[in-house]
Amino acid sequence: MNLTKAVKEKYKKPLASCTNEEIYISLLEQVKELAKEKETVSASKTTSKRKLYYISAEFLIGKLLSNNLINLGLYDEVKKELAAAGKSLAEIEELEPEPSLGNGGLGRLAACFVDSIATLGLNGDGVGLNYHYGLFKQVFDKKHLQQETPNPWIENESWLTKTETSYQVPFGGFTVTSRLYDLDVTGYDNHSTRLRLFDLESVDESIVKDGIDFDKTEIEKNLTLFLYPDDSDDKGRLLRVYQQYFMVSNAAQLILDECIARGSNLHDLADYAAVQINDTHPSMVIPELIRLLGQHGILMDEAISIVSKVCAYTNHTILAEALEKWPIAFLNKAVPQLMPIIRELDNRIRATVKDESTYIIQNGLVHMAHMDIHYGYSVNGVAYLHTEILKNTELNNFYKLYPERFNNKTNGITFRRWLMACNPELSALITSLIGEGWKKDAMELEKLGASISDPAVLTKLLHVKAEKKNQLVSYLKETQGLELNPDSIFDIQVKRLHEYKRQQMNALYVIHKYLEIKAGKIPKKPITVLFGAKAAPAYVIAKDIIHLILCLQELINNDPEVSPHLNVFMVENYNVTLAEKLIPACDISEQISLASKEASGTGNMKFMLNGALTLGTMDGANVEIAEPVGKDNIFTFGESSETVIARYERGDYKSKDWYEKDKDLKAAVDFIVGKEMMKIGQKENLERLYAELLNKDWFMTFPDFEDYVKTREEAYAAYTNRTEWAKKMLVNISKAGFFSSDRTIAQYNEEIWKLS
Ligand code: CJB
Repeated sequence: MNLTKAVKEKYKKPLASCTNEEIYISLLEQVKELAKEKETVSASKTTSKRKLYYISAEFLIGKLLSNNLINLGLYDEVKKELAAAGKSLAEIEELEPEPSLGNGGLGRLAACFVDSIATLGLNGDGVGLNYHYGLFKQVFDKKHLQQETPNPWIENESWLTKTETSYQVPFGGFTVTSRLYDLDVTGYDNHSTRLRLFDLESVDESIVKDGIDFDKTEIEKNLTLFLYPDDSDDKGRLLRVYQQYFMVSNAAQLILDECIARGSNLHDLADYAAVQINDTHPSMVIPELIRLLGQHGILMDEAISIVSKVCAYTNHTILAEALEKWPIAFLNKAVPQLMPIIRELDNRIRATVKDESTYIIQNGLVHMAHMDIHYGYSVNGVAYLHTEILKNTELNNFYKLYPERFNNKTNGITFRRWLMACNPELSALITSLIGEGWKKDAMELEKLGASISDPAVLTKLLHVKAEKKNQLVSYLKETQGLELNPDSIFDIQVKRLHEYKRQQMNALYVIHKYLEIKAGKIPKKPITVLFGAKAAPAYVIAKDIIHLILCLQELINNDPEVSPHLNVFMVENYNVTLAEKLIPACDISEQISLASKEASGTGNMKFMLNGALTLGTMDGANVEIAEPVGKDNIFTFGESSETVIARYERGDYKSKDWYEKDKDLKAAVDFIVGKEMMKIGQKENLERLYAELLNKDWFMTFPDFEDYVKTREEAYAAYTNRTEWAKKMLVNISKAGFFSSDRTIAQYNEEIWKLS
């Protein structure tokens, strides 16, 4: 790429005289052009007849400029060219709005997967929706409460390319028109693929008023405005059904069109297409494909058999409330054409399967996951423990029917974004020690083990961490006005806000530490506790937990007795961009979900790769981190998943008993409604959270509290021995190779998709 020449042609002036905006736009054009070229090359090289369609309601892709430059091998060159003209690539990157097309781990996983599909040169695309305002932008108000505002990200010049493709999508009583936008995804080195995002032609941004409120019944205007609009009422839930059908009807029409164009007669569709159903949001693709095949003259028996060879389902959670069940009445209203097909699918199961708990329609509800399992050819969990729990407990009835369908695919992350792009300093150190090979074969990170006793390497590693902490301090000061102490332990919990992830337990620890410092027990090393999380707009307790943390931030950081030793911050609007700054700067990674509840987690992998040590429960992929790093290089605590599952089964958990038994815990819980907090916070929110913990504590923070405090203290003590700590960091980095999404995707391909 020759940027100097490009801007000369476009703006008729030298690079040095261009504004950052002008350079950004020029870079965007150049990179889009190059990605297109690569895609043409990839397409001509791809030999696989079978093509994967990864359908997902979320693709949390993050900013694309630097990632694309890295994947195209142009990052250093462009950076130098800009620097020679007195320009900073980092400043230019700041101008790029982050596409807000996802919520959390599931969406980020889909984005990592598309990157790996491109990198491995597989014949596959991601298919989803083009939400104009994304999830929402989080703002903290003066009362320390979360507010939601729209998060517009689509600009005149963006990564999206409008295509000629458009479909009619029929709903009960009316039909809408879609438009396909493509977004090129560059893989590392030589391939590229596409994210195919469908939008509504008649979408109308002007109906959004007052925060993120809009008329949920105006389907013809609102379908692609927001991801997961507030679903606390029936109107919101019904809108989700409309959205999901809009997504899968477009996807199904695209799949059939493409396969026909590539030579399929549709009877052989399974030779041409594999569909991965990412959680239950795209489940209606099963009846929709059957319906469309019917329109092409294929009879029901055969259509069902074809679709069952095409569709595979990934389960991402065992939380019952996340396994979608839609009232028949909703489907009858929104998509009446699907209901007879769903009934037929259900009847066939009723005719052959005795176990009623597996039926698709039960008590007026359509169980989407049940349809996926009966009519898909593969069901996978996303970490070893999660898949075992699915097989043995949650989906045991299905496992007994179809043991051969169940398989595990432990999640992964792309090392291009989560190491090379966000931590070039650590990448350079790694390369200086073991060469470039790890960039293509992540397992080569194991070679770092040879440096474990080299004091010079350990010193350099600590220097990189210190540099990343300093960078984070400047960034948060500039962008959010936060004042962090770079010479403190950075203890970080960033992820969606959910009670099972237990940010509230972390907050209770903070209160405990505050009380200890007040009582004169000063920590050896100052501690900075960082949180980042968005709460779903209708999730009341989650928002109360944010309120608690923001009140603690106000109280603790302004207390001259405590703040030299302990600080608490909740970053505003946590997103991929912030994750890329926070993760490389982290010392201790909080992965403290209640054992059995976190399907996998992927933040845990990103932190490990960047040399943070995990403080975590034996849950999700933490289990698979603990095994290779060994017990000296991770801090685990808490009850086992077996104990937790057994307690749920007995149904005899009483949080008050634990509260009465443990005086530190009692003091911390009582503090929530004590006079200090009441001065700062909102009585209603604090009292509700207090009552929730005392009377319910559904995710069992109290039984784990004592062990959590003890283990956290052990981690802080270990931190003070810098050489030993650096060794632990190095072990974690060297064992992270397994968590590359290239490995995960290679396994999906070998065992599920079977693209050549
Ligand atoms: N997950 O982000 C979501 N959203 C859901 O609705 C259900 C699950 C998360 O998916 C990740 C990717 O598999 C997992 O790592 C994480 O544990 C899970 O909560």
